[in-house]
Amino acid sequence: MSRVSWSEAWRRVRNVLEMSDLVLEVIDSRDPIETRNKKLEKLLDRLGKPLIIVINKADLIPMDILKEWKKYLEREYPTVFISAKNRLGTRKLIVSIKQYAPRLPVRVSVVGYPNVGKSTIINYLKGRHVAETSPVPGWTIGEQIVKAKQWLIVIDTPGVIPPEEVKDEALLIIKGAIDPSKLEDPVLPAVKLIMRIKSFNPKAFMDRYGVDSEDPMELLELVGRRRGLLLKGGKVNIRGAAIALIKDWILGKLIYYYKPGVISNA
Ligand SMILES: Nc1nc2c(ncn2[C@@H]2O[C@H](COP(=O)(O)OP(=O)(O)OP(=O)(O)O)[C@@H](O)[C@H]2O)c(=O)[nH]1
Ligand SMILES: [Mg+2]
Repeated sequence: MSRVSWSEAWRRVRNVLEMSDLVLEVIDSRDPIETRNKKLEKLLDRLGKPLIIVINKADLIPMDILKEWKKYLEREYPTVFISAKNRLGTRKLIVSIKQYAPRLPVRVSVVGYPNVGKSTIINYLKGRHVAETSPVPGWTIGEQIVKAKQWLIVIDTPGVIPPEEVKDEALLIIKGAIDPSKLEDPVLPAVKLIMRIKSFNPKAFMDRYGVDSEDPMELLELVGRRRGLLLKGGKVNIRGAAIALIKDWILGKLIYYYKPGVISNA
């Protein structure tokens, strides 16, 4: 679904990083490992730019798990967890920006995969709606520079797109690279996503839909029926069910989490 090539997108991210004094890397609390971008972190280290990791969507997972992630990630970078949507922990974010800013006024860029909440964070920092947000991954297209406070300039960026090596459709969805309504075949990606969600949270589907099955295709069928997604003749619209399920992940309505150390990332 990318509108620009990976190398072009990466070049643009690099340009933004170069003109920043401090960088916020936003990740999704539900899957910190897969929404973290080590390539980006390595580049920042090389450029000598300070980085704060912002675990966003903290409203979706338990506090004790958030605290474990903070402790774990802080071995490498200062880390805060926030819910930009519910405005929780956001004051801590401002304190951290001031603490790690090499100078004031400071230029802070907000980077990360699509849909992690970068634009929502910018809006919070500004105190009003200046950056468009959307549950459609890849919403922000160009960079946007916003004077959030007298001492704070923030740069909103389009999400970084995953490298071509990432082929697993479940991981592509989690990294915000897939807009399900544009997929020719959303069923296989939905099946892969179901398997990943189930592996971490066996209750996710019962909690969300009130139905469950060990067989992902059967689960899609049950979800479709539950949602009234039927074709003429009463058969379930499996494609529609697959899109709905992927959208629910994107909207934060399907939830899983895991503790640090459970999976690794090269
Ligand atoms: N539950 C929850 N949802 C959030 C939070 N912050 C943002 N969202 C939602 O996540 C979706 C994406 O938010 P955006 O701010 O548009 O994300 P983005 O990173 O700018 O996305 P792109 O512009 O596509 O790269 C929206 O539906 C937001 O409402 C949060 O703290 N909690
Ligand atoms: Mg955005």
